[in-house]
Amino acid sequence: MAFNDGKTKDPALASADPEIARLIEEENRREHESMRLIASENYASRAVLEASGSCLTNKYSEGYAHKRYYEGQAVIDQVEELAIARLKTLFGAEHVNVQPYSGSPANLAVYLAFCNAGDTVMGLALAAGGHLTHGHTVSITGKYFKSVPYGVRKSDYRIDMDQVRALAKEHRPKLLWCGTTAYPRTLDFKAFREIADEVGAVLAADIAHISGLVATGVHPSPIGIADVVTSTTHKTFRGPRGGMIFCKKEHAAAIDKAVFPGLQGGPHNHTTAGIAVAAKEALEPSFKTYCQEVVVNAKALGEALVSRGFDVVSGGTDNHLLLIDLTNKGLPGKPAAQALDKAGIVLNYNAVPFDPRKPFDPSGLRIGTPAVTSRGMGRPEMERLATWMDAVVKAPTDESLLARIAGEVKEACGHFPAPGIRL
Ligand code: DSN
Repeated sequence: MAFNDGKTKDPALASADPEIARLIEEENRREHESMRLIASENYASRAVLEASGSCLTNKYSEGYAHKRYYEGQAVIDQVEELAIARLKTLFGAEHVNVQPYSGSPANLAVYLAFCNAGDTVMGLALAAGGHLTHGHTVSITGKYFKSVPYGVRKSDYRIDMDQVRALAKEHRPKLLWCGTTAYPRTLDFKAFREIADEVGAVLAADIAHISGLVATGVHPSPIGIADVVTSTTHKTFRGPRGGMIFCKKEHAAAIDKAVFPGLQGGPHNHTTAGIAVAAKEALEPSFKTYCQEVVVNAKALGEALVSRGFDVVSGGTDNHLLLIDLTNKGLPGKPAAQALDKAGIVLNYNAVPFDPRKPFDPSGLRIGTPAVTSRGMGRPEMERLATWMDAVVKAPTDESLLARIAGEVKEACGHFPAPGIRL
């Protein structure tokens, strides 16, 4: 039988380890039958999954192309060079490193390349939509560096650039982060650049959530504006789970040295191949259309929720995600997310800016459209999602309602096969 074609369980896995084969089958079914609204998730294509599950996982290759510490790199060098060349074309970057294991290690490489322990760094506060690795207290980046967080304005929930400038002038950070995980609005990279220049800071943009949108011009690009740009490869970019760093030529040696040998050993070559495949897919015109649709769907879902009385933070979205404050619905985010999960609508509870509740039991929900858009869903499905969400939030303990909606969700999902998923 041919290598797993996705139509059947891989026969090798099924006979060697039926328990894991069964669990993968179950996850396939769950991903097929539910509405995937976690803003950081997507469906990698079958081609990406195949490259990621290939024999390239067997090879060690510490170093970079043509400068490795192990022999037998004839193929690996080509894979890595292909991934880099495609990403350079796609993003217009001078230098790319595709070896970070994921987004957090990519961000740590930026600290290692530009900072010493104890230096001051600035990033968007986690509570305002920033990432742990932008200096949050529980992260190594908040423990080993002096972290000065900035936030959003209370009036419109946009990043407060006046506050960024004032804090930067007061604290003179070595590193200024511009990046988000739960922020629905466009980032003004040029405004960050001006502030970084005023205080002599290195400007780092973390585009993990929006890299697909950036690659296709659906969101402005920080490449050529920020000194260094980090990203994951599996969110809107729709590749395998991995990381990548873009930088100006002048920083290439520092970044490469920070990734290897600074932080990591051998790169995950199977992942590099998956990234190369995703980059090839992203160079197709259809990927730009997909990214545009992601944003159209997020706006449509936001409007449909607003018309049902939901408090959409900042009034809407410019990108792939929405943040909902459920305070006016009298239900915290966590029980709402749990009830929605039972109804087949999978998302995550999330803090909203100025949230009086704790992060583990916050007031809000984060909703993203990258995965449902990959299935080809559009405005009618966004309307249905809003109707279902409204019903669940009104009666989160009504088990028969949740079961009925789960059935309707499953039926609807059956019309939209998910890329990479075949039962
Ligand atoms: N865990 C990612 C997210 O969900 O946004 C960020 O690292």
